[in-house]
Amino acid sequence: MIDAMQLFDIVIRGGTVVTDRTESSADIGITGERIAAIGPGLSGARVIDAAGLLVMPGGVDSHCHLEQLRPDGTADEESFVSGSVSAFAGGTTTAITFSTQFKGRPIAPSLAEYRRRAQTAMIDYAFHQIITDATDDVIQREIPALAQAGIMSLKVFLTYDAFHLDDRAYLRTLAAARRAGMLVTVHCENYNGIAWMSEALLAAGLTTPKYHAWSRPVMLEREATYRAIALAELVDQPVQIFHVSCGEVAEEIGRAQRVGLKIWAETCPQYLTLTAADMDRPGLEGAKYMCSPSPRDATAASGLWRAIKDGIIENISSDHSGYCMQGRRGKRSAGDQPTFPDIVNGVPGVAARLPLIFSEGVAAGRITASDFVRLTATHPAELFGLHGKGRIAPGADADIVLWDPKKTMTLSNETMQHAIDYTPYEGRTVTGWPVLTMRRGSIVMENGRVQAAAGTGRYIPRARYDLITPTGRVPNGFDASRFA
Ligand code: DUC
Ligand code: ZN
Ligand code: ZN
Repeated sequence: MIDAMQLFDIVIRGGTVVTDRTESSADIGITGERIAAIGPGLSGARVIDAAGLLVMPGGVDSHCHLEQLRPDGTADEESFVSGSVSAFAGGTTTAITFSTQFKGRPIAPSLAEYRRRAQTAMIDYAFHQIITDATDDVIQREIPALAQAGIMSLKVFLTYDAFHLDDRAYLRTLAAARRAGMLVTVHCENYNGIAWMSEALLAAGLTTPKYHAWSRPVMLEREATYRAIALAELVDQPVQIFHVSCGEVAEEIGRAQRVGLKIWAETCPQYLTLTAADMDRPGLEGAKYMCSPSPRDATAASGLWRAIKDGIIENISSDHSGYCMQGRRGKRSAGDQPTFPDIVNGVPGVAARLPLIFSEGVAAGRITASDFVRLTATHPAELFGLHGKGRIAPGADADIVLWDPKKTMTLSNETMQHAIDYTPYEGRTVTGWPVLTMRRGSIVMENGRVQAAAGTGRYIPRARYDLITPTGRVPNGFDASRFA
């Protein structure tokens, strides 16, 4: 029951409230950091007029690289502060970022340094821990310690010299995650296939960014996805497949889901809007579009939209990985004429994510506004155990974006408000734009102006949760994860 006399701190009045299931006209009453009431005729000390706007949960970006540490102790160019500004500009209020383990080193020191840096964030945040070296100490002591610290997800790579796990190490990591009650996220590409193709391309003199796509065709992603799932089935460990690039890979995932395995999938705007042809530009221009897996083609993008519609892919993250084009720390860190394997992989997109998906999805008639909310906020919050996030509901954190569904905007590097010197979406016009972002009851962006103090973001510790408990089905009834 709503008390008609109650005065809320803030009332968002007269908008269309969109949840992952419904759209309705209602006011939202906010007290302190939380949503206190949803209903008609609410009164507030401060009233925000939302007539003509959609009122949606702030975006939850469950795959976002900020200030990621490098082995030499320096960090990637997008800091927690600049990344927070960019996130707020694009309507996102929560992100999961990445703590990295380096091969030959323990997890704890780099995690401690990463936590120290994250204290400057303005977004609310959690961590995935990247595992690159599955030593006995990591498996037996450090992974359980992560769960104690509220880090309930691991990322593993099946490719890259510096990161990749072989099948045995992947299995050991899956088993450790199962014992600790964690979710494992997987970068699926075949390491040896890419190495072999890259060697052949370089030997043939095919060295420019265009050949990045040739070095890692779809079957290498499909094979690794199949293998990642089969080994997860062996251990009975739930996983999310990261950055699915095309319908063929989604089909592997759909097959696993249909037989009842706990396998989830994520894609990103770059796979829905960019193609391999974008990398075929003069000089280093094509490097602006290089990420892994590679963007594919229009057929791949329509396969992804079908997989989204069919519920196979339930999460759209940014995989924001900011590397500048100028200077010596980003895409040119190997010089002005690098060969494609020496160009760092990743594209920035934390601000572009929601506008691109709203425009290509909702405005283009492919998905509903509720689908948009589910894909970009509610599901990632639920899957990763981010309690209180991704929902418009009484008791939830007042993380809210007011969205003008009619406003058109031409994306530019300025509108991204990040620390990176380009956007792969320069000049692209979108329909639908965030006009106000609120994080836990504070307005942090209004009409493009971001205002938030460094350090006001909050770490979100996570506890065990039901969604990711294993199925209990193991081959021959023998739970190998209890022994290895
Ligand atoms: N994988 C990611 O998830 N992010 C950036 C680069 C990569 O290969
Ligand atoms: Zn990855
Ligand atoms: Zn990533």
